[in-house]
Amino acid sequence: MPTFSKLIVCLLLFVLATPVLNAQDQEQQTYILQNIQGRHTQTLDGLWSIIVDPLENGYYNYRWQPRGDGYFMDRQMEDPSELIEYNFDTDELLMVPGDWNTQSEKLYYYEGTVWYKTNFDAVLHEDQELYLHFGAINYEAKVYLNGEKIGEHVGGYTSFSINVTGKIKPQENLLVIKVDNKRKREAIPTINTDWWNYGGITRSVKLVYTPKKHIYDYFIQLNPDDKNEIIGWVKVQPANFGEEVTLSIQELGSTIQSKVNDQGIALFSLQANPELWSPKSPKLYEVMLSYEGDKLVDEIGFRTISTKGSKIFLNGEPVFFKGISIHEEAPFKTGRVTSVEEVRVLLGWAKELGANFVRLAHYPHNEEMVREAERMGLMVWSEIPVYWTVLFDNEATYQNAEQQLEEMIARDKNRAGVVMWSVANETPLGDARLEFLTSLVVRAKSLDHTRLITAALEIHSRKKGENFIDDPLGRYVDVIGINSYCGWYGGTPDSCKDIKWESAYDKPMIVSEFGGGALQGLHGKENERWTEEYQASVYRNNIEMLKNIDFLAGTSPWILMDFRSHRRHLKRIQADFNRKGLISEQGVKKQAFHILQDYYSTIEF
Ligand code: GCB
Repeated sequence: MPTFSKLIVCLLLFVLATPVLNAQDQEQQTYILQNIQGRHTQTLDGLWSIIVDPLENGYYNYRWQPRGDGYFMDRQMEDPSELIEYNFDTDELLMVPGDWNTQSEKLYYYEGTVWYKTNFDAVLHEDQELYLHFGAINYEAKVYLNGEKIGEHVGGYTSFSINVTGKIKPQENLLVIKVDNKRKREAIPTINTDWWNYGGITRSVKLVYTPKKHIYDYFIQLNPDDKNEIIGWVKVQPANFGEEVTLSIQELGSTIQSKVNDQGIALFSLQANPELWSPKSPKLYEVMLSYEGDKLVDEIGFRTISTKGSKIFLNGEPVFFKGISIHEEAPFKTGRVTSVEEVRVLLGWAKELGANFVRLAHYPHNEEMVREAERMGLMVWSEIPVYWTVLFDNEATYQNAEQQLEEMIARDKNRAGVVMWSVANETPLGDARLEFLTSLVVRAKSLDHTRLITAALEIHSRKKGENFIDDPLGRYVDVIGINSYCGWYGGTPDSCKDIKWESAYDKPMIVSEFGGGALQGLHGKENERWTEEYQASVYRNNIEMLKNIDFLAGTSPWILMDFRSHRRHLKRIQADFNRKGLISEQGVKKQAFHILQDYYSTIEF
């Protein structure tokens, strides 16, 4: 049992680590607003007008200077003699949310700037604040409201909000967004990835109404050291010292108050004995927060996750992670996921497989994915796109990665289903990389001590013919992820089952990727690439190998469904798809699906 002073130190650490996260970011003017789903919102989803602008003519003049009268002004001709060389209203339309690549044939490979425009009315009362919320825009967004720039955001998979109180009119507001998905060497992710660079306003856009005095962030979880205590903090604004915040969990018969301190934060500690969240019983409680006139309800689960030696413990019980990796790509139609129905199809397949765990690769997925996984009893690994060879010695690259990490944690920190944050995937060894990644690990731990930190690493050494895990990052993470493609990128499938594994660390290891490609419906012999039989044999033999690893804590093979990738050029087989899915993009299961399903059915929890 923790002493009271230890608890207070914990809570203060949480809070001290987070103001940067939650304060209005000066440079970007963006904001982290917790639990958009619990708010009164107005959707701005639907058809938006667009202008495709590869030369960024709407932003720069011919001297490459930013223009004062860019496309964000949406200028209209006032006189028939006037020259204006763009017009949103006669240009094309695109659906928001949605990527542009799968909506328009000519934008299939497009990378660059597209301007988006919509108009909206908004009725705002004097006692309200209004935020503009974006689920995600890939990759850089410049946001203009009524001709004025109100914010910028970098990073294609995290959400952000902008306070627009005082900037809107009751009618015909003009919202223009410059979206640019050009890949850059110094960006996160970097210039090359094995997934499609879907551009656009890929997740929903909403107006979010709150009372003037409101709750804007909170973190409520079970005390990792004491299952009978719920701890947390609530941030409000404006920060009025001494005002009261109430936390109430009716089902537990608990209601407590706490006073706002001089930083606008109310700390909570509540003795309770909640039913714990687990894949077998994904119990969520209705938690109500109130502050002055503001009331916000969330569904929150309570659980602990910890490690000891090579085991992972959920609520103090050892748990084996029966997982599958998933990209945020829509079944049947492909492109980015845009509806909760698509989310349910993907996660439903994971459940059918017998999974209790999903690795949401390689970037933070949309919020519905995380919330639905939690409801369905799937533990979640969530990661940032520090993928392959990013510029580890570039300070701005690090800042970008850290910002994406902070935004990922900020949005999903109240989700009991999320049990692991991952800081990287398959990064090359080196001093700059080690410093970069350990700094991210330290940052993640300072923001959240209720979850495990991991990274997907590779095998760099063989010792006496055995796979030997000795990546120096292994010292700093709680769980070691290893991607290993025996039978696909090296060796024959039947060579895999005899491979032995060793580790320099007494820590749990998840084989975060293994697998091979198959074109659904292509049949042949087990040694013929791209046949379902070959892929099935890769699975059979890798599963035999897994059985020999005594520090194995789980696996999330690559991958649930075929997904688009710019790297996959074999026309009649791949046709721009990575074919390592257990299911085709049209939803048809391949043989390997059933092999993994059989394996999982033999493992109790
Ligand atoms: C990997 C990567 C993943 C790729 C996969 C593949 O190791 O982590 O993003 O898609 O291999 O299919 O090559």
